[in-house]
Amino acid sequence: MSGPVVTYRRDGNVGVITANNPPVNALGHAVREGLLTALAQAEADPAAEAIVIACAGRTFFAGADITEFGKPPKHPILGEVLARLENNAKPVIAALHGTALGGGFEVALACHYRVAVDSAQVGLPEVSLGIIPGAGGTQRLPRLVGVAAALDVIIGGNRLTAGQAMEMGAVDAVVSEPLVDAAVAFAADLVRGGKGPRPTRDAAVTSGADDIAAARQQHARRYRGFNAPFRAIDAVEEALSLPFDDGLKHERALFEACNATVEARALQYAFFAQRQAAKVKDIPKETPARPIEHAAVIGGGTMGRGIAMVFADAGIPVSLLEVSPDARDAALAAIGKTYDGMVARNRVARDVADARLAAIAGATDYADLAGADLVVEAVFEEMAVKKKVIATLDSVVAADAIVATNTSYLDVNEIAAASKHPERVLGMHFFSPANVMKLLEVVRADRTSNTALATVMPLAKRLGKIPVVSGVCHGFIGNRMLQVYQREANRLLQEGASITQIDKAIYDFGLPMGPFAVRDLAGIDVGWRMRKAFGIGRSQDARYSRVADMLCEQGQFGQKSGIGFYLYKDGRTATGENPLVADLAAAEADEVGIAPRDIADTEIVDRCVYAMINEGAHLLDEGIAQRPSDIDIVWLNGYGFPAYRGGPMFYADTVGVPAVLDALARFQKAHGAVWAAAPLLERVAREGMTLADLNT
Ligand code: T1G
Repeated sequence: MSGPVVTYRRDGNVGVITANNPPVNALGHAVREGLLTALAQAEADPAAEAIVIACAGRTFFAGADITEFGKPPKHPILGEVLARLENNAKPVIAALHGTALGGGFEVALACHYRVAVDSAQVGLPEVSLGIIPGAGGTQRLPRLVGVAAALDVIIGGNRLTAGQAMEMGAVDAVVSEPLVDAAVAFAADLVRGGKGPRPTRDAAVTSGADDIAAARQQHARRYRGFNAPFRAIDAVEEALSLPFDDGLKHERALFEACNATVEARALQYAFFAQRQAAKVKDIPKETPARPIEHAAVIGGGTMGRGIAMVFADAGIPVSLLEVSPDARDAALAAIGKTYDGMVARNRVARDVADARLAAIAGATDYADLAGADLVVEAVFEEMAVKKKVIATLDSVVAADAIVATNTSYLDVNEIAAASKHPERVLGMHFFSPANVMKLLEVVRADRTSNTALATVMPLAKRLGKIPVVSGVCHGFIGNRMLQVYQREANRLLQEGASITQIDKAIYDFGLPMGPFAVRDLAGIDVGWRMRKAFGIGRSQDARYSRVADMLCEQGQFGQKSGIGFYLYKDGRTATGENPLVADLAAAEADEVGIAPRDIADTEIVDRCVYAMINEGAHLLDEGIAQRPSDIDIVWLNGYGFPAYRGGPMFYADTVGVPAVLDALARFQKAHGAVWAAAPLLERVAREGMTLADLNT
């Protein structure tokens, strides 16, 4: 990077300090040093009667440099820089644009005044990294906006727009571009008006004891199993009673304790893993992407409706094709109802919802899709039906238009072969509800072109999705691992554990629901139909459990039928186990020759999670997944794996791959060849590596 990281100049009677550390002006060591040097220049400049702090590029400081975490702190630490700002004899004004987050917002809070352009946002997202604001955010923000609003930013992770921050008292003026000129003018006015420094530390904290208790209660469910959010509440609580400097010290101690936790390692790992997953190893960076101005979705069922909304929400006009005017109108009406619900819940403004709905054009004629740059088929999960759609598109859209299948597990190579242009075909496996779930598995078929991938990966980010590339196999990355996880849950049921015990053990490990409750929610019949279509049963697996199939044969599909593994009232509240399940499991145990036994919760967790880890290693060995961290991003964002554990592969490193291998050996001895360790795990252990070492 060229040029100094921080520069000083004077504009009239105002000193201007500008940082330039692309891409996001992270507050790395060089920036912190540069700020102190530039501050010394501004303080020594007699003609500078006020000081503006600004950043070049796309954003004000976006926080501490996360790549420095986990290493010994290098002085000056950020707190030293902020003290220099706050205790300055000259008024210091922060000029905010982009996303002033974490330490970036803390820099602004340590300044005496803050001005921002309308598009600027501020926030303290540290708890999403397993830490707490460590440079005064928990002490200064409550002094400016009050405890309740501060907790909402710090614990809720909510960003404030410039306007909101101004309403709350965290920003003094929303100004027009050019920002630095406006900040200099603001500073000159202060000087003209005889206004000097206004240290945030001197502001009083209005009482907030009730807010503290309310925050603890409000966030208990969302942050079940987490540490940092509750330590952040502790730090804010200290602001109510401790002198400022003591509050700062306590905050720093809590920050350092949080940063030493597995939770912090896991969340900071996931931050970079998510960005790494968007990079496809063997595709040259300069591969051109195809512009996507108009999309189309074929099939207006649940998935098709959600996918159409994804494009409309991203501002991309989309056609939604159905087989008849009635089906088309029903799909559009359902989408309209979904938007109405979002408006009613204040999730989106009415005019925005209307604009999004207007961006979805219903269609019943393939010819209406002719101008689409990308088409997603979301028709019935049946190979012949999908191949027919793909073949038809050859005579409808341009030869270089991207064609994506939303299949959950069908062979994308076979689907692509139905087109004369297989190079343009790939999978875009959305997770239901498609307009809500962030994960998008991008399935790379054997003949998928680099251009198709180079187009869809950045498009995913534009759609607000988190893309992970998968090769072609049954179930891709997520569902393939889900199958072995459910296999073990079924076997544990055969061996004497109840569905309640199994679900609770997995819930206590940190997943939002156990395997049986999840299947009731999704519909047990989904897997049942897939297994029937693929002829999966006892012929492949002597321990295959028929419990789910037998429930389905009686129409007991789960929540949607009021009975599945559990009994339900009002279609969603479980009132107890379906008594048939234990009977079927006991009968099955006899059939397969299993003697029921008491099973510890730790065995339940190890069997379900280690099966996933082993399958993930197989996926890496087979080249289906690019990296262990890609697998973790799938499970963190598609299946609710507890974020404070980093994902199944990160968790394997936490346990230690040798220990996982020992458990696999025990399970193989007791339960057979399905537990044979993946060669990759054995290689990692043999070479004294970790799975993280493979995340190149
Ligand atoms: N440190 C290091 N690198 C960072 C970074 C950071 N804080 N933020 C982003 N990057 C990299 C990122 O890895 C990517 O790299 C590139 O910048 C573009 O990011 C003291 C201790 C600012 C909203 O949590 O939320 O301050 O992949 O793809 O979508 O109390 O980045 O190109 O090589 O995400 O436009 C608090 C984290 C830190 C903000 C921009 N701050 N960053 O989003 O780009 S803790 C944060 C973001 C802290 C204080 C504590 C987003 C963004 P590469 P990107 P984007």
